[in-house]
Amino acid sequence: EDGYRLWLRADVPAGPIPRVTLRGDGATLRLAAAELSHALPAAIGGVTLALASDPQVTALRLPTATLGDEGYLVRRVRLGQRDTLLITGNGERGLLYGSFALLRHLATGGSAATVALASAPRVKLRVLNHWDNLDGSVERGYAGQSLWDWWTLPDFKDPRYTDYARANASIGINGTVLNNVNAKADSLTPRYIAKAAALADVFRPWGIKVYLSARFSAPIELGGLKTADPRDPAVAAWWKAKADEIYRAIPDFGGFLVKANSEGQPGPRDYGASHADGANMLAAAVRPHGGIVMWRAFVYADTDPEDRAKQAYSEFKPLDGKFADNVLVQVKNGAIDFQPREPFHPLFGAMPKTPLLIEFQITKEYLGFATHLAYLGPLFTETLDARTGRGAETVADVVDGIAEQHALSGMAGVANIGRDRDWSGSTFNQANWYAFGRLAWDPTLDAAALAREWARQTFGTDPRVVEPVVGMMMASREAVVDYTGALGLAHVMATGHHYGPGPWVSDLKRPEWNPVYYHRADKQGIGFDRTRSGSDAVAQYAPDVAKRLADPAATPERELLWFHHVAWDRRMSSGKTLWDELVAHYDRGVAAVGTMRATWERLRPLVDAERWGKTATYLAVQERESRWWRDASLAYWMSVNGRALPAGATPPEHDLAWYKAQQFPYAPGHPE
Ligand code: BDP
Repeated sequence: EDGYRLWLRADVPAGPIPRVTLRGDGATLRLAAAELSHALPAAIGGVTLALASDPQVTALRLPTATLGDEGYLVRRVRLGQRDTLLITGNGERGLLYGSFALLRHLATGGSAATVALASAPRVKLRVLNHWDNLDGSVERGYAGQSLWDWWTLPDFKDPRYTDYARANASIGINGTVLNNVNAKADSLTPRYIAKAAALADVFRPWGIKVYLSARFSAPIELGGLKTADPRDPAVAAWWKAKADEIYRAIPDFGGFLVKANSEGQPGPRDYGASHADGANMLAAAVRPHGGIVMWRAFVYADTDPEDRAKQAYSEFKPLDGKFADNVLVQVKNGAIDFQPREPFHPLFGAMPKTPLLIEFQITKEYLGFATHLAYLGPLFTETLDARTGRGAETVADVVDGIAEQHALSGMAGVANIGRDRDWSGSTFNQANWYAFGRLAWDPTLDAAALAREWARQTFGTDPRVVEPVVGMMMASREAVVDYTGALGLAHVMATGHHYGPGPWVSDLKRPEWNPVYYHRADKQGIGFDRTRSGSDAVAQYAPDVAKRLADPAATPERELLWFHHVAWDRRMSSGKTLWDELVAHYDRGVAAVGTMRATWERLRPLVDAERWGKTATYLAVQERESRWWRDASLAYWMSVNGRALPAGATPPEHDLAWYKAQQFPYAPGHPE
């Protein structure tokens, strides 16, 4: 039980195997039939896989019109002369997803007798972003080396590639970007295109398309051109020829993901052209082949003294309506960078003419890598459920693009997958991959329901395990927020590796790289004033939201210090001062990890030894490190505000100098 099987643990059932009838043929259909025949219990009776266009199915007049290409319907019907459980849909992928949905239904305790399922994805592009480098390292990856063995590709197709595709298909993921957004031009050379093509061949029958991150300056580096200016016809011609070359090798290549003019990456701004100019030039290159471009809005310029949280909006909002119709703008969930908590990004709700693809980080760069337990379901849904202030619209509504009738919509997750036997570095991290996929299919799903669904498939349906596990998961992300810095604090981590505390850091080259830039703590108070008296970032939200956030009393306390600089003595809703409240949050975070540990300890007899043991060890590490975060942070805040701890609070174990001296030059996942 090393976790390799992920949530797909249904065993080959004992006794007679139900008859699976496959009407039609096709690689994807055969995979669906194989999934069913090795995991279905006999109680289900006969199962038939048939497309909705099959005359026998058409005759049943089932409501298949709304299922699109990927949706499915599972029903007991009389087909021909037989009673059967029918899995149908308009396309082969729908039948594959329907098969996995049926297996999920059964593995989570659903009844075989009354099964009736129907679902179609609300989001079209459900994509993993691998930040995998060609040398096998993974930027911000904490589950070992890259899954892609670029060296032995294209010849050797590691069976893991198939297992990877199968796991993704089981949760509805239909695309994968193979290489890091901090891209090397080499990934666009013939040698690497052939390697990507080999992966695409493995993934194709599982309904998964391959995409590549494109380095914007590739025409210079590979093509010998003098410029990468998107308005230069020679540059456009180079990309067009490159796209043609890729599509010769990968006929269903998905398209490009681009990080441009961000953290040192080249881009159209280098030539005075806009992000739309750059995106549209690439979009024209892939358009004849049906490809798309995912253009990231994660930009912050080193020349701009503006609040970093405002920059993406400032640059992209004016471009609404200027992007080609095969471009999506890819926007992180929050305006800074995957912090344990961020308010939703103001671009959601500000670019109605552009499909916005939301980007979450599944890998936990700022939430304790693979060691700390933090279930991200609540982080994802907190953003998706947020109201943008445009009518009743939520971020999920913007992402699915249904109201705007966008032809494209998408959700991207920065993958937490590597060569570790358990794929994600820990059993509980698998839940984040799982929840991401399920939410990409339907962003209105509930985080607790998804936790339960995952726990049942991962640990079995015994409620004595499932309910405590769900309880741990649902409390876990808030615990991380509490012990790393609650009430809207952000970006208070140590430099480079981003693992431990570093709220004191103030000496980095660019002001907005420093934690002190974000928390602005001084003797009187703490927090970033983003109202009109400060950076006025609140004005980037729709009027109703902006109005609420401009008023500290109307701002949710969990986001208070993100939007306001307030006095340490400020009265909070609990009746405590802000300072006392902050201390209480640190203590609550540490205590919550202790509770998770105690819960897990009680589950020892009910969980297999290997998965139980690794989790138990990691929880012990997390408890120790939650104290480190708390103590280091409090030591620093006290050095700034000169205050004593509230009565009864435990003083930090070491002095501030000790915490500042901790160094982790070989922490995993860090590029330099
Ligand atoms: C930050 C990471 C950095 C990434 C960057 C990005 O620290 O490694 O390159 O995001 O999203 O979170 O491009």
